[in-house]
Amino acid sequence: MVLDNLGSSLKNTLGKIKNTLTVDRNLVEEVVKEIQKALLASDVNVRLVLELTKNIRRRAIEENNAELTKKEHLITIIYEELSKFLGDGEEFVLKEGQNKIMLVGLYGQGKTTTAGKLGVYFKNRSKKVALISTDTWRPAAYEQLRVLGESIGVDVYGDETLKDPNKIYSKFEKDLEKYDVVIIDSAGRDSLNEELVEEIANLRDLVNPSDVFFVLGADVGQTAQKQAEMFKDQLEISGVVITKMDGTGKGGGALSACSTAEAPVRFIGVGEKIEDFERFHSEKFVSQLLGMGDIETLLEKAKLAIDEKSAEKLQEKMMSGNFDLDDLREQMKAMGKMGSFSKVLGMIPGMGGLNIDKNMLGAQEEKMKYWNYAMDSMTKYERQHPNELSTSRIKRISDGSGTSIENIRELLKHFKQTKKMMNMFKDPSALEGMDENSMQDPQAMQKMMKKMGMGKQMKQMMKRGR
Ligand SMILES: Nc1nc2c(ncn2[C@@H]2O[C@H](COP(=O)(O)OP(=O)(O)O)[C@@H](O)[C@H]2O)c(=O)[nH]1
Ligand SMILES: [Mg+2]
Repeated sequence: MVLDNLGSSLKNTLGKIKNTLTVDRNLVEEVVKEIQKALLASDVNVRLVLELTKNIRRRAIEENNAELTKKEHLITIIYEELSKFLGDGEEFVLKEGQNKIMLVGLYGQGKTTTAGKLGVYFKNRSKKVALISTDTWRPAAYEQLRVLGESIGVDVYGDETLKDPNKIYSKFEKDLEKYDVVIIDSAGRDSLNEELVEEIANLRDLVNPSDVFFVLGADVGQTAQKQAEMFKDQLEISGVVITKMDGTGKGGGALSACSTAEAPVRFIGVGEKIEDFERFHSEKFVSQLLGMGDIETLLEKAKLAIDEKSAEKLQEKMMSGNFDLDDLREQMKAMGKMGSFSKVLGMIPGMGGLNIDKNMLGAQEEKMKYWNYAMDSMTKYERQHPNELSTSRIKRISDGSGTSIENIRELLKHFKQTKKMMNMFKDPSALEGMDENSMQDPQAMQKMMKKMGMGKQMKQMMKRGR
């Protein structure tokens, strides 16, 4: 299968990342080199390879994703850059009203076959479809399409006696109005020439298609670039169809072409039969290529608002007995990211069953907002030593932050209570008398505790409870 080699090379590289101890510049450099080698060996255009790997290198060095380990981040970057290289990540959808899709490309690339495949594809989606042959060059081109259309039950138009594509199209223009999707199969040439492009540009002006798909085989090597450039200069290519993905071609040329054409791959042909056809999704394709069934989990994780690393740090801090207002703020932030306060509260043992007044919760959230303002107005020393906050200091903070003295006192009370709770976790014997029934949803609680930075302790507690 096309790109098998690229796939296994990339998989090797990712394996190396997974097994490495530290992600540093050297590793990034090594990984970039390997990806370059793999892409070049697959016929991907040199300039594009350099561009792609430059992005990977830059992002790997500059960017940070607190939600991911460095390894995970590097893998995600590689995945994202490869996906971007192949398109916009969006699947093809029909436009409003009638869709006219023009297929262009050199001879033998699979335009006519693709016309049939697209015909079935849209017919299966309850569209009224017509195919029209405007290929006046290839002998029996119309006959080929007609037979194909018959076998799939799709109407086909064409006229072998006419030698001008525009005349053929004009002849049937009225008939074609009644279809949802009209697929225009155009002529190719053995090699790229001005005449072909001009002919197609003329046809394009007449048809005014909603889409122009550039069709090319996965076995086209470096010349794919030139083709793409030439077509792109004269036509607006809106999508690429790569055929013969089932073959032994290296695939990289065709993949480079879509980048040059500045159009995403929309469909791929994976065999000669009409059903050997797939809508293309760059992200799914790259996941497959990289053999990462778990890439989605990784991406989800990347989006997760909870910063596990800082949660761990927070946990350490809490357990060290040095819990201060900065840590409280971190904890509040983590809770805020987990969703509304009421949801968080619902997960706390003993609280879930309570019928808590929604207004009260809203008020609590509001309060926390002011607590944050107050903490902003404190010096670092004050946040680290909240016990030393004298009345005069509290007054100064209140004035500076626009929060009431009452509010600040409440914050300090909350801080003391939280710290007390921390100490309780530190000394699990304090929890021994805890009512089992109050553990409403141990799993949910565990999850929450983990996110709040209390994972390990929770696990220990659960074990003891068993
Ligand atoms: N293996 C394979 N062969 C294909 C695929 N698409 C087209 N072909 C074959 O490629 C050849 C040329 O296809 P055709 O549609 O006539 O190309 P056109 O000249 O661009 O219209 C035919 O033998 C097709 O059967 C594909 O996805 N896989
Ligand atoms: Mg053809």
